[in-house]
Amino acid sequence: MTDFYNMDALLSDEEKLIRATVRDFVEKEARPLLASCWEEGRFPHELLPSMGRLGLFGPTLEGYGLPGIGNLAYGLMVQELERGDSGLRSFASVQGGLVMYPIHRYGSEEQKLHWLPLLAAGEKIGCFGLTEADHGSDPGGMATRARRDGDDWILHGSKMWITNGTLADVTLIWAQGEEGVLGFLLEKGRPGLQARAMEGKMSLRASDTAEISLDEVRVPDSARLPGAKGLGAPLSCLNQARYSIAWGTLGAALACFEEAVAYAGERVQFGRPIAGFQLTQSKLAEMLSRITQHQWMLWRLAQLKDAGEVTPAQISLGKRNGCEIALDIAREARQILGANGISLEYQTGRHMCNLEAVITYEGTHEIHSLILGKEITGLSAFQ
Ligand code: TGC
Ligand code: FAD
Repeated sequence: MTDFYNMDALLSDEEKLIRATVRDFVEKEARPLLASCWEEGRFPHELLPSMGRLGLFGPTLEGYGLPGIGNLAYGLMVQELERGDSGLRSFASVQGGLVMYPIHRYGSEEQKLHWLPLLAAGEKIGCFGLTEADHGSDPGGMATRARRDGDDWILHGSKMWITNGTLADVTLIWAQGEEGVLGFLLEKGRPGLQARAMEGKMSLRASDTAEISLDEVRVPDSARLPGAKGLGAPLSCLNQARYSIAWGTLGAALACFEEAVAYAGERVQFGRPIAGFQLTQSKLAEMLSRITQHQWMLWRLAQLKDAGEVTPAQISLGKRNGCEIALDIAREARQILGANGISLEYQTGRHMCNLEAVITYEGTHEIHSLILGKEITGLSAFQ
C-alpha cells in the first residue's frame, strides 16, 4: 500500500477499519467479477447486498438510520471502491451523493422516511437526471419542462448519459418550471417514463448508463422535492459526488501505480528487470510524487468538509486534480506494462479507459478550470 508520508499514523482505528473492510470486499467479492463485467458491459448488481451491508451508500448523512461517518473515512471508502473499478465508485457516488443527498436535503419527511433506508441498504437503486443531449456542461439551458396541471405536474423532455438509469427504482429528474429548476422523484414504471441503455461505451463499461425519455409524465406534487428551487439545488448535489471522485481517482491511480511497480520488477528485457532502467524509474518517481501530493490535498479537503467550511471551488480543485493525476498515471502505467497494458488480465488498461469518462462527468476538466479561474480572478469566462 502506497503511503509515502505515512498518513496511516494519523488515521483513527475506525478509519483504518473502514478502509480495510472495503478493500477486503473489493479484493474478494468484486475483483473476480470486474474484468468480465467490464467486457460484457454490465454493472455487477449481484454485489449490491454486500455494498448495502457495508454501508457504502450515503454514509456521511445523519438521521434515518444513517451512520454519519466523517469525510476522511468516507474518502478512504470510495478510494478503495475505485481501486477496484470506477464503475463501483460511480454507483456509490450517484446513489449516495446524487440521490440520497438531495432527498435528505430537499425532500419532504415522507420522502426521506420512505427512500433513505431503502437506498442506504441497496434494496432500491436511484439515478440523477440532469444532463441532456444538448446541455451537458451548461445544464442551466435544459429543455426538459415541468408544468402544473391542477394538483399534478406534467414532465416532458429527455435526459442522456444517466448512470444507473435502466436499473433505477427511483429516477430524480431535474426540469425547468416557471419558478425555476425543480426536482421530481419518479418511481419505476410511471407511464411515459422510459430508460434505454446506451451501448458502445469504451469507458465505464461496468456501469449502467442510460438515455431517459419523459413523454408527458404525470406526477403528483408529493413527488416534487419541496426544498429544491433553482439550478443551485442540483449543483449543490454535485459537490458531494465531486468530493467522492476526488478520492476515488486516487484509488484508481494507486491500483495502476502498484501494478506497474510489480510488473516492472518481474518483467525482464535486455537481461534485467525493466524496473532497473532509468526511464522506468523516472516514470515511477513521477507517479509517486503526484500520488503523494494528491493524498495530502485530500486530507485537508476532508478536514474542511467535516468543519462545514469547504467551498465548491475547493472541491473542484480536488476533482480536477484527482482526474488529471489518475489519468496521467494510468497512461504511464499502461506504457510500462507494454502489450499487457491493453489486456483485461491486468487492471491498468481498464482503469485508463474508465478515467476518460471520470475526467468528463461531474464537470469536465475545462469546466473545473473555469470554476477555478473565476475564483482566482473574480471574472466569469463561461460564456
Ligand atoms: P451559475 O450561475 O454559476 O450557478 C447557478 C446557481 O447555482 C449555484 N452554484 C452552486 N451551488 C452549490 N454548489 C455548486 N457547485 C454550485 N455551482 C453553482 C450558484 O451560486 C447559483 O446560485 P444562485 O443562488 O445565485 O442562483 O450557473 P451557470 O449556469 O453559469 O453554470 C455554472 C457551471 C458551468 C459551473 C455549472 O453549470 C456546472 O458545474 N457545469 C458542469 C455540469 C456538471 O457537472 N454536470 C454533472 C451532471 S451529473 C454527473 O455527471 C454524474 S456522473 C456519475 C458519477 O458521479 O459517478
Ligand atoms: P459538452 O458540454 O458538450 O463539452 C464538450 C467539450 O467542450 C468538453 O471538452 C468541454 O470541456 C468543452 N466546453 C464546454 N463548455 C466550455 C466552455 N465554456 N469553455 C471551454 N470549454 C468548454 N449526467 C447526469 O446528469 N447524470 C449522470 O448520472 C451522468 N452520468 C454520466 C456517466 C458517464 C459515463 C458519462 C460519460 C457522463 C455522465 N453524465 C451524467 C453526463 C456528464 O455530466 C456530461 O457528459 C458532462 O457534464 C459534459 O457534458 P457533455 O458531454 O455534453 O460535453
